[in-house]
Amino acid sequence: MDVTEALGTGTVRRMLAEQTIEVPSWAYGNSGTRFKVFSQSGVPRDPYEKIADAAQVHRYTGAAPRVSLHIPWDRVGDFADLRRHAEDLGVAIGVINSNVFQDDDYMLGSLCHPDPAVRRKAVAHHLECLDVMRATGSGALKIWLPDGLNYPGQDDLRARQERLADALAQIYAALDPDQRILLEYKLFEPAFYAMDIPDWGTALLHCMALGEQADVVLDTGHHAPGTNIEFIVAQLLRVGRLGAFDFNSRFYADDDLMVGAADPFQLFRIMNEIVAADALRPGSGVNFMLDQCHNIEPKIPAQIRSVMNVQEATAKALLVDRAALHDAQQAGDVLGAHGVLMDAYSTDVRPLLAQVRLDKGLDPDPVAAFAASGYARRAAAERVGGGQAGWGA
Ligand code: PSV
Ligand code: MN
Repeated sequence: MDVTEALGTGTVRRMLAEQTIEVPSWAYGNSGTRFKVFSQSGVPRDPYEKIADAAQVHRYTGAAPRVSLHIPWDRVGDFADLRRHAEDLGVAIGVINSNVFQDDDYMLGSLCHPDPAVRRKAVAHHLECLDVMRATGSGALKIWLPDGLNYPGQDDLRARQERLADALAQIYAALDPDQRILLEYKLFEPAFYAMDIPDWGTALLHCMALGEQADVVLDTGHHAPGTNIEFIVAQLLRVGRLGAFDFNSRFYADDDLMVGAADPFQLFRIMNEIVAADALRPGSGVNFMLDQCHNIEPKIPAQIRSVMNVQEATAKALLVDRAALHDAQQAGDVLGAHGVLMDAYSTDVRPLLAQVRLDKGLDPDPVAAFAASGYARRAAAERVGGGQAGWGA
C-alpha cells in the first residue's frame, strides 16, 4: 500500500498512536555474558534511576508508558513511593517479575525442588511479589522459573510437574480478582537436559489448570532455531491465553539483543497474527513487553530503537490488505496471497510513524532527539558507581 494512502487512513494512524510497549527496568544497568560484564558510564545506581531512564524512552517515543520491575533487583523500602516517582516522570509500574534464580537454595530448582522447604520459600517469594503489585498498582505477576535438569535421572520428571502444579495453585489462590499470572516458558538454560516449563504447551496446560487469571508469556528468544513463532502466537490467541510478549532476539537466545534487529521479517509475521486476530487494541489483554539487557550498545537508545522496531513491524502488519489477502487465499492464489503480505512488509513505514509522532507533538526521530537532549552526558557526569543489571552473568 502507498504510505500516503495510509497516512490518510485514520484507523491505522490511531492504532499506531495507541500502541504501547512496556520496557524492563533491567535494560539500563550493566550486563554482559558469562565471560564479561562491561561497564558503561552513567548507568543507574538504584531502581529510582532505572525508572528515570525508562521514562526517557517514553518521553521520546510516546509509546513506552510502563516499566516492568524485577524483584529483588528492584526492591526498595517504600514501593508506594517508587510508584509516585514513576508517575511523576510520566510512566507507570508494569509487570512484576519474580526471581528464583539467584539464591543458593535454588540450585536444584524452586517451585519444582524436591525439598518441600525450598518450594515453600519460592512460593513465599511470589506472595511477596503480589504485595509489591498491590503497592505499585501493577496488575500482573510474571513467573519464569530456572527449574530443570542437567542429567537424565537427576530427578523425577513427572513428580516435578506435580510439585509445579501444586505450587502454582498456591500462588494463584493468593491472587486478588484484578491480578493475573503470566507464565513464561523457555526451551533451555540454565538447565540443558530438561527445563520444567520448556514450551508453550506446558505453560498453557498449567495456565488452564489454574484458571482464567493465568496466561502464557511468549519470549521470542526462548525457542529452538527455526521455530514458527507466529504459529504459537496464532494458537495462543485462538484460546485467549496469550498474555504477553517478552521481545528480544533469537541471535542471543535470550534477553539481550534488540528485537527486530536480527529478523525484522519474523517480527512482522508475529505482528501480522496479532493484527489479524484484533489483538493489538488496548484492552485485548496482550502486553507487548521488551525483555532485553544491552551489553555493548548504549542502553536508552537501544530501548528506543527496540520500541521503534516493534512499531515498524506493527505498521507494516496494519498495512496488509486483509480483503485482498482473504480473496487470494479463498481463490487458492498462492503467490497472490504471499504477494499481499510481502507488499505490506516491503513498504517503508518510517514516514507514517514520523507523522504519528508529530501528531503527538514529538520529534519524528526519537533517537536523534534523545541524543540531542544531553541526558546521557549529564547522567555520566552525575552518576558514579552505577551497578549491574542484576546478575553476575
Ligand atoms: C529468562 O531467561 C528471562 O527471559 C525471564 O523473563 C527473566 O525474568 C529474564 O529473562 C531476566 O532477564
Ligand atoms: Mn523473558
